[in-house]
Amino acid sequence: MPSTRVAAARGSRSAFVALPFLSVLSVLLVAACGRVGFPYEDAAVQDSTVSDAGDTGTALDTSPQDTGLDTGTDADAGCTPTGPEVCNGVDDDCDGMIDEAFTLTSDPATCGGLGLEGTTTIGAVTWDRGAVIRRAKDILGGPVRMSCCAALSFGTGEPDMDLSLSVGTLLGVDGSDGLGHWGHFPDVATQGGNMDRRSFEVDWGPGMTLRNGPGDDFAVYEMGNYEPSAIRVNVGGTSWSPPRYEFADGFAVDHDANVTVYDLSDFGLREGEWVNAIQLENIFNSGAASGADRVDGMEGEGTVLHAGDPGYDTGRPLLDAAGGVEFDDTRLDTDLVWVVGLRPITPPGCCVL
Ligand SMILES: [Ca+2]
Ligand SMILES: [Ca+2]
Ligand SMILES: [Ca+2]
Ligand SMILES: [Ca+2]
Repeated sequence: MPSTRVAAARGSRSAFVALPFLSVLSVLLVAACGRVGFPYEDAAVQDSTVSDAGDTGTALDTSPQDTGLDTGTDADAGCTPTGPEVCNGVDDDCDGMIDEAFTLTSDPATCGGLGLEGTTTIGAVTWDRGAVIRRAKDILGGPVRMSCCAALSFGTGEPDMDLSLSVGTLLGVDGSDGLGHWGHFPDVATQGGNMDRRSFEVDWGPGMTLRNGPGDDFAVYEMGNYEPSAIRVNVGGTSWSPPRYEFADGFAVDHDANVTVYDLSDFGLREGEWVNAIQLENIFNSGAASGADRVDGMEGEGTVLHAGDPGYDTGRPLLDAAGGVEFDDTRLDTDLVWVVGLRPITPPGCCVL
């Protein structure tokens, strides 16, 4: 197969790298105010055009009235409600309390989350092994081929990795060989790819969630030549996002694996909202009888549009890289080996910043 590896890995984007700093910040916040926000300044009814009586400066009220006194020059400018309270270190509902009703901790295990197990770096992306997915299942199309998919580059000599959590093994490939395995989409010649939608669903087990934090939130590893998948996330345990395709962000030569990192904000979540499952679906090229999958982004990545979807007619070609080409028939058999969170995995009521 032709190789279009992305050789230049961008720098480590793991949220775990920032954990020590965020943990210290969190402790300071709790210590300073118990996550109770400073009173918003206000002595009169909110308005949006002039300073209220008691405002000593020129700033306008921009937030709901509260019971605190206006004593400064910023008159409520500190808080504008953005929605229900979520775990994000911010007073989203402007009630003067930050992340109220959440269990606050720096350790996910203390509130029922998956424990931290130590970090691994592959392809310049670092994540905690406690944040690797725990389950995978076929949800569309036939089962993964059992005769293939041994990921030799994740085998003995990798004591840190729990190879039973590789995607193929979780899908049912026999793991008794002690190797990691990938979950395999069909190629055109052998399995009817480009005609049949195939999809895997992965998660971290019952009740476990991945929160949208600052920057990238999860990573997907795919073996060898970069081959595509469309990603959906289950938002709040209630609705699936539209599918999204992104270019690979790096290539780990030592593991023969591409890495693509995803920011849940790109799926429409605000920071603090969470997902509890991810679906990975195959891509059709222009040889497909029903027409090629397209994207809404000018560069060739973005929200995936299937033939007949709203906006399909103005969609752009889905490319293998910026300035690249369409995935040809030999590059539709995607080899998914790891899906990992880049921050702690917790129940939705747990707040680990
Ligand atoms: Ca609040
Ligand atoms: Ca909050
Ligand atoms: Ca994010
Ligand atoms: Ca591949």
